[in-house]
Amino acid sequence: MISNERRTIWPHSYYTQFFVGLVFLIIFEKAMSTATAEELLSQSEVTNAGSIVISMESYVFSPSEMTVNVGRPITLLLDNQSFLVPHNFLLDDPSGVRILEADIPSGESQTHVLTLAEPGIYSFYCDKQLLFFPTHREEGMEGRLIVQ
Ligand SMILES: [Cu+2]
Repeated sequence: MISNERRTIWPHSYYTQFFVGLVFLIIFEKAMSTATAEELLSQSEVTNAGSIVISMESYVFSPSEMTVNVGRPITLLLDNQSFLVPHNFLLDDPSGVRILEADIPSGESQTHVLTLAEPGIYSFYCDKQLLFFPTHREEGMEGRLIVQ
């Protein structure tokens, strides 16, 4: 008798805790996103240095626009500064073909060396998504790399 009661009550309590935890995480992520997005929106940078640090936060790349030289190797340091949120860096060439796909867990960074042989506008974005919320790209996490 007693063990039957426990069997029905315990799973209910577990799912409630899980759900409350999930709601907390969603609210936390949403709350953190507003301040940073406003601070860092539409930053632009022109570089000839051959090396670019791109900071990733919820939901913005900083800088979100940069100009680089055609045919010259560039080093991208992708730095995910989010506390909890994983991001990715997807880069498409001017004809829309994916040329780089990098997953960066929260708090980590990665380095990628690229040589962009074709001039034009390359777009980059993050397509991560939490549950039913819009993708990070739809939240504003996108930018462009101008190759000339
Ligand atoms: Cu993202």
